[in-house]
Amino acid sequence: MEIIFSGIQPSGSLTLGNYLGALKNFIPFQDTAECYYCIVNQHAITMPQPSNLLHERTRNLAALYIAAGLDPKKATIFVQSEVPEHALLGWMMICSAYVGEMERMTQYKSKAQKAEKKEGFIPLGLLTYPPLMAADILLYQATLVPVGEDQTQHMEITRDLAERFNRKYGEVFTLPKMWSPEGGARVMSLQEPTSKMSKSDDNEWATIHMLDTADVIVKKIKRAVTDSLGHVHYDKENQPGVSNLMSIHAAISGKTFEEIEKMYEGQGYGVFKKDVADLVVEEMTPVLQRYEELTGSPELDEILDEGAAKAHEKAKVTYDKAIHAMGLYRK
Ligand code: AQP
Repeated sequence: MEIIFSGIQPSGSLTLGNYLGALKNFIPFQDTAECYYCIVNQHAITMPQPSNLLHERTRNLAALYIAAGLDPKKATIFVQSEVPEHALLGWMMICSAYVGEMERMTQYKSKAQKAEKKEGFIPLGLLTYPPLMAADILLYQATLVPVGEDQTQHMEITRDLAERFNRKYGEVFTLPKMWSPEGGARVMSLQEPTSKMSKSDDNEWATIHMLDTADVIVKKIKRAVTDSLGHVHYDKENQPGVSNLMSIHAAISGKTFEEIEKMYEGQGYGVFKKDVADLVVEEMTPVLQRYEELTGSPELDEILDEGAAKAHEKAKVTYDKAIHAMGLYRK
């Protein structure tokens, strides 16, 4: 049986990118695999977070996991900081990693640049993000990790770190494979369609949030940057805006790009954008309804308490093996 691990940071309000690239794809695995879905709040603090917001977003993200269709009876849902083995193995992974390979990570380079501009400094946690991510995955001996395409480099480094550890200290970790969806692997900004849609983007028009109202979603898609060519055609280089909207359409409708091109032949962008907006609204409305029922409920805490206990049980087994292999124990 496959073992699945994945997580999302409570670093802002979840985007359509997080949903199509990750969360939506978590759901089917819970029927066939052993699944661990984590709210990675220790990753979120690699960038400064207001503490009240971080606390609130952690709970909200858990509610969103469940509202989107994760079933706590089938999957283990938990908060990263409530399972101490993540930080403990994370440190061991940091000590197995090299500064040079961390500095080569494109996410580090782009986030470091943003942090320096915004905060005037680069948090060290940004550099050590990948070894912590490796620890998250390796603790559960995950075989498959459903993530968006932007995580490719981090998945490669996870495998490298696991291999390096196994070679040096003996076979402890399973080497995980990455799994990405075809259509929603990378949802781009609506205003700058050559950059990834991100929850920390300051431009509100660039990002569709999962909790946006129908009205707002329609307005944002109407304003999405396209081009002057006027035909719905998939060409990421020359029509990045239209291609992005086509990817969103395809990820929700299940249609191929050729089918979408045919549907809008000779129609310009108005009808196409309206249909994309309708699809997104239709997909998000039931999620939003379930989310509102769940957020203040005590049921959420019970689910997360149980999830943390189950995750801890599994994580401890791997952690014990790892410290014994490394000699990091006394008795
Ligand atoms: N635009 C995207 N398209 C497809 N997948 C995406 N993911 C994120 N953005 C897109 C996927 O969502 C999962 C969780 O991401 P994360 O929260 O751990 O961090 P991130 O990739 O850094 O996401 P953001 O939205 O860009 O967050 P901030 O702004 O805080 O850095 C991952 O599987 C990711 O691939």
